[in-house]
Amino acid sequence: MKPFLKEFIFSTSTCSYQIEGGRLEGGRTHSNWDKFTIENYYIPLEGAAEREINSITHAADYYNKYKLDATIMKEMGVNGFVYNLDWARIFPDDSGIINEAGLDFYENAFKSLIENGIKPIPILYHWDTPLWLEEKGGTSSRNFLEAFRAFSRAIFQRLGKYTNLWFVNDENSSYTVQGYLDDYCPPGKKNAREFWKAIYFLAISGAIAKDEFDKAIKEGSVNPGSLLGIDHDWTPPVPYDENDQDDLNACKIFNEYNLNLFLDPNMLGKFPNCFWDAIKKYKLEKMVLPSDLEMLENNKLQLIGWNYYRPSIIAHPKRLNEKIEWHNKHSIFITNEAIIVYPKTNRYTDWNWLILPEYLSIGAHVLQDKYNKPIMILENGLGYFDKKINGIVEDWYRIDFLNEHLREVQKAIDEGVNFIGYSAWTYCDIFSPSGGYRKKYGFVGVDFDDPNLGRYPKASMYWYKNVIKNLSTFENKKINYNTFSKEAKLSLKNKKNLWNI
Ligand code: BGP
Repeated sequence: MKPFLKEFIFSTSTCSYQIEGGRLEGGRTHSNWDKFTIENYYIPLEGAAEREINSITHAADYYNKYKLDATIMKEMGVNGFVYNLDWARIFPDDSGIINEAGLDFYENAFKSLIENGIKPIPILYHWDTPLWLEEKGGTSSRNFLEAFRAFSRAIFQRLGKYTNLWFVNDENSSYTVQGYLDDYCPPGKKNAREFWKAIYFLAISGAIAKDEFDKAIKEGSVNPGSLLGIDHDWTPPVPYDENDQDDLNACKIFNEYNLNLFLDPNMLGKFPNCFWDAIKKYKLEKMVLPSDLEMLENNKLQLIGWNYYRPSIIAHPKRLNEKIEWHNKHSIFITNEAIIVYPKTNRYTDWNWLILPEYLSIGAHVLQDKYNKPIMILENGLGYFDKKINGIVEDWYRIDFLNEHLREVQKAIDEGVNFIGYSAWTYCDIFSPSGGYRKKYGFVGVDFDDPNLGRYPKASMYWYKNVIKNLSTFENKKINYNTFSKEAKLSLKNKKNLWNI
């Protein structure tokens, strides 16, 4: 395989409510995630791969450590940082008055990144609705549109000159399924009608952001040639039995809901059939305005951010009546015509996430053939119970996982897929919606027991640094994990002050 091109973006991604902290600082007010974590606080037994719902008041304190973090990212050699902006920090109430201190924070954070040779790659919205807006209906209300227009405009006007790569939102799919069907995340509803309304208003808000984006380019706030994309977590369907027509049909149905429903509106400018079927079923015709559909048609987005952790093994519901010993129970999905199953024969993480790297390159061809737009992996990572040994986490399992997936990116590029970048989840250990602070994803460790929230390098940080420097993965050569552990130990010893420990 050919090495990556020099201009390929090697980045890390994260998200404000999971890393930033400072939730009571700088004039911000509560969001739905503050409320959710306070009301559902739960710490499982030590070592249990279960859901930990912990405080995000401080998280990893990026709010106060963004300068240090920018220097650590520089040491990693990354040239991008995908970061979602905290809406409630910028619009703390319903007055429409901007909290300038909120914009100041992001402007300073972006400047720090740029000073360290790192391109800020902002995501406008990542599930964290300001509480004042949630109380006005949030994403399942038309109120969301006007508020989102004001939010987009404020961001583009103040921060547009610091980058040329933007995304509107993160995973409308996970957010709506987990927030409106599954009661797993905020706003904690189990209401199919609200679910379809949220899908609709999120899609229209993507078009509104593009409308504001184009205006900001015209008025000179956003750099000319900048691109605005959407970030989706399509999990390519793998048929449980590739010779069974029912399972194959279930995969098609899965794609109608998990791919077409969340990308067609903002990439093709129109909703797929399953959306209109639902509008009829839930009598939501009055919600749809011709002016909305015109906005959607005229404001398509320009690139796809793809969060690839895993594909989904899909079966026809008939499998539930068969005597099959599954690794884990099947997952809920939007329609009961397809089920996500967990065969024992596959590899899984401690939190039962399927590991199947090859579907990254297989899926990339599907996205390119269907939408023909540039693609950037915006999230890919391994949540794990990292353990510190002699002060260092030797996370060879994370190196292997990421290397297997980066290899698929390289393979897809060799086969002609227009990948412009890869952003690993995540820079440092942060709050995880499904694992709290016990489910670690970071290249850089954070001591959450240390009030100072000190950072320390893991072996994988030096692996990623090596990959970026050489623009290649370890496709043919055996990875020498010790090299990276030694580098991490040395770095920790030499940079005690830098690492704030
Ligand atoms: C994605 C979210 C991220 C991140 C990631 C890992 O769906 O966009 O915010 O949380 O999943 O998920 P988790 O931390 O629950 O393992």
